Amino acid sequence: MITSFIFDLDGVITDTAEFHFKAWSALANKLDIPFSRDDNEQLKGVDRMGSLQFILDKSDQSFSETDKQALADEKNTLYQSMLDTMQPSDIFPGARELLEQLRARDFNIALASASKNARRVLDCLQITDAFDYIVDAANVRYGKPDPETFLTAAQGLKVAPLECVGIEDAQAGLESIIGAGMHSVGIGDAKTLKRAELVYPSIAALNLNEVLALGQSS
Ligand code: G16
Ligand code: MG
Repeated sequence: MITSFIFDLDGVITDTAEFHFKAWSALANKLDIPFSRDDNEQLKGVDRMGSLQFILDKSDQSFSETDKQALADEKNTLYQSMLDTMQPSDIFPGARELLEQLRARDFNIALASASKNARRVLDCLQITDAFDYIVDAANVRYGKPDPETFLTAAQGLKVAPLECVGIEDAQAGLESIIGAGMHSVGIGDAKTLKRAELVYPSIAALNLNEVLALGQSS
């Protein structure tokens, strides 16, 4: 039986990918490294230092650990200045309603994000209180696709993984859900997220009865 829902943040509840793209583009541009929208797609769900390394690997320049930290900080400062323009209305259509519906029906609700800025984003959207437990990059040693992010969320809710549905837009996150032994729902392109048990084009399209039926055989 499904008792708990564990949500990814970026790409499921709101779209911060455009801000990440602009901030990484500005940095890559300064370093004369090409960075495309396709590259940005591959960074979804990947943590900050992993994302930076992906970009630096496209260059033949060498960077010390101190250089890398300074570059990551520079990107984050720019990204945070964009986050501060976010409003409660920047939540994806249907996300607030789904959280309210789950709360009304007494499901446990957690967040499982790879972002160190997760709490800041939730505060901007004014939905921090919708979550019983929040896992962000500060709580985990091994980021997505390792199962630790989603497993930590289930532990925080004090439930078994099989009682949980994980909801993700990124392949790395989906691997984390599957590795954790949870039911999986993808948000986005069914071809990219083909390992998910169910895929919907957006959070607004999620069919709760269909998702709950995943738990009937377990
Ligand atoms: C998000 C994004 C990634 C981003 C990562 C780290 O993960 O999808 O693109 O690189 O967080 O973000 P920050 O630099 O804010 O720590 P998720 O898991 O919420 O989709
Ligand atoms: Mg995501």
